[in-house]
Amino acid sequence: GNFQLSEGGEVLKLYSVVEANCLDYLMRDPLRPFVPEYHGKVTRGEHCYICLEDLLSGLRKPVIMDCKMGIRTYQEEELVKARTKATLRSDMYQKMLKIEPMALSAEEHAQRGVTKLRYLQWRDANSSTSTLGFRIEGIMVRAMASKSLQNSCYPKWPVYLTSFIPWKISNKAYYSRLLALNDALTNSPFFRNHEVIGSSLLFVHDNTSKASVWMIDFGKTTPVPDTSKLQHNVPWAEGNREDGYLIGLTSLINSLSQAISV
Ligand code: 4IP
Ligand code: MN
Repeated sequence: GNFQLSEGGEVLKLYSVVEANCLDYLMRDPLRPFVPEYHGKVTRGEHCYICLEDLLSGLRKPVIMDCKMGIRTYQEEELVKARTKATLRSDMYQKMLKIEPMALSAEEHAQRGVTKLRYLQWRDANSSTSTLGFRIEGIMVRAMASKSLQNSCYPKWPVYLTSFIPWKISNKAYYSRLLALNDALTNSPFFRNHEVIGSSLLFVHDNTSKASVWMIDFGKTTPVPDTSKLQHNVPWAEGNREDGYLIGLTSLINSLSQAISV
């Protein structure tokens, strides 16, 4: 896949210049404590990698939840691509066909393909992304048995969220971590001038009640022009680059506080 473990116990992720630029910046930003430690670019054989702290090291039987943040998960350039050179994706058509054939138009059936934009918009609309500003992409209970929550499971997200967090203690740890993250985001130059798309919050706890939340995946997080500042909590309109990241964070904080009634 896209990941490897290095000799030193770090995680190697296939190199992306967009993500590397973000991580460079984040290591000098108030968000640093919420991001895996970045050790730079390394080469192994023919491939380049981003070298990151292993967020699971030292944890006993970790339980992981990946929440993809924001009110949309595609970049604005996806709109342009769909308008200008609309490449049809048969893989994405097949996924939609399997899950919700009724959503496909007669034309899409005839073409046996949809644009990436169409697919990603369908995903966002059929998940809590468009309404709550985040969606649970996956929960992993044992290191091996990965349970993908994609597809039909989205309406059940509150059940997943509460069943993911079995112990009051980790719940409180999560809650205060998210509040601290919210503070750091408010003071972050990185956050003010980056459109954060497709990035996740990774929730990790183990059977010793250690619990933390990390910001990961910056492959589609890009700077906005100097003249603009993003608010992250207002609706998106094409051209404003708003991602709704804080809408999602607020939803998560509210859901957690209900679950533990703090
Ligand atoms: C995936 O859809 C995700 O949206 C990926 O985004 C996206 O990768 C894939 O596009 C798309 O097929 P499913 O999760 O429904 O399978 P992310 O990496 O943020 O999870 P990119 O990053 O390329 O947009 P393709 O074009 O890589 O298939
Ligand atoms: Mn991801």
